[in-house]
Amino acid sequence: MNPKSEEMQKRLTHIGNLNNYIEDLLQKVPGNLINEKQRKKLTEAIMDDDDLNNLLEGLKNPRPPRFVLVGRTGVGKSSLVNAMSGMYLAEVSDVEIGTKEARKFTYEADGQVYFEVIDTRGIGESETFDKKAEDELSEVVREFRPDALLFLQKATERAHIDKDVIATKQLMDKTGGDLPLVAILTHIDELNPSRVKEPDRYPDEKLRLIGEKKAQLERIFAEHGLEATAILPVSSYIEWDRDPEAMPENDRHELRIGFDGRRGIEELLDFLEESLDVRAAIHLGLTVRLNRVAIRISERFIKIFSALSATVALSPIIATDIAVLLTLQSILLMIIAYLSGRELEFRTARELLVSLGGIGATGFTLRMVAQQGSKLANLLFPGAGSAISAGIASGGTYAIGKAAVAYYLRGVPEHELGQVVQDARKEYEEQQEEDK
Ligand SMILES: Nc1nc2c(ncn2[C@@H]2O[C@H](COP(=O)(O)OP(=O)(O)O)[C@@H](O)[C@H]2O)c(=O)[nH]1
Ligand SMILES: [Mg+2]
Repeated sequence: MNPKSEEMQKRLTHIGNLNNYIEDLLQKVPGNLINEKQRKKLTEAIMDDDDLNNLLEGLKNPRPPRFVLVGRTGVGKSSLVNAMSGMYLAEVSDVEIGTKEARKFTYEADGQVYFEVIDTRGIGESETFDKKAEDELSEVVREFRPDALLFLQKATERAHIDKDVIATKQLMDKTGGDLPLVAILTHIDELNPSRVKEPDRYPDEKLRLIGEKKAQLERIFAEHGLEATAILPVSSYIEWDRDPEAMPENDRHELRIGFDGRRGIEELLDFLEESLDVRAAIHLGLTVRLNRVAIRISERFIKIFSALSATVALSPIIATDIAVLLTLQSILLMIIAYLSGRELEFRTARELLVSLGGIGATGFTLRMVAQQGSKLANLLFPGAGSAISAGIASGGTYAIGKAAVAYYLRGVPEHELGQVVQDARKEYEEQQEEDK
């Protein structure tokens, strides 16, 4: 394994183990920092959170997303799937599925299944696609229980599309329900000027053409009473570091991206992650965007811990509460670091908190407590300035969570964390205002 996939493997293991890790963590918090009642409350708050449970459930039982791909040969179906995963995937054929209008297979690399698809081979392409074939295909698609139907059309072409749209409309009517239909305009890099492949350098003319093509596709859909959940223009253009054709099929997953001309793929993945069943969304995230999954889970923890911080500080805060707050924040930090593939000692987490406190996340009082450790834990803080309101406590936890996500998961350098904390505090306050 190369170092990168080793790193990924470690993170994957960490994310999969999260449940155990948290249980462990809560057991290990020193008894002089939180009492048993608080420990129990913390455990319950984490375990009873529905959204979090959903995420964790998805982590335990991820399954590859299932897509129905509609689009003619050459439209870019295989390339799109490679573009989504950032890898050169092998098409592994499945068993016969009882219709010649479609083929079912998986996209794999190194034994790992990324996607399951039914490729309709362009229903519009077939000469024999009659009523009976249509019924057969619908049946097969229904049984497949797809997460989404992806309709692909080349941005550079207008021919034959009506026939595909009509066939798709019928397929959607028969199998539809609330199946998301994503219309994808492929090959947008080939719109003029087609020599410009760098995704961040598309000139206005190219962007204008993309908009035009999008509107055009929207019109055709509307004419046929077909409604796309989204229309997304993409370029799947990738130059690999070696020539795939010159390699044995089984080794092609080792190809790395040489030139990356992908555009619109992140948006497509965002959209899919939002609309797929959580287990499929997690699988997609785990295989292609590990960081996204980690960030999503972190965001959930930030919410839980901010809310908990507020309850800690409901009454004018005393030193023991500050110790609890600090513990909460340390645990949050440790969880987010863990999701990034690292492991922090409780002490390290606290030291980190202190440095973040120094840039205004938690305020002076917390920093002092951190420095003094539990020595102060049983003392009432003197003076009015020591009473931390629920809002400040909760906002501080929120800001610390955001800073941790920025540092561990988004790669923001340490010297910029001060700004992250400030922004997070502002964001928190705005949210509070909105909630009022
Ligand atoms: N420039 C460019 N070429 C693409 C794009 N998508 C696919 N291709 C190329 O178009 C050809 C057909 O793509 P393929 O994925 O095999 O189409 P499929 O038959 O629908 O699976 C291949 O040569 C791809 O490299 C794209 O977005 N931009
Ligand atoms: Mg193909």
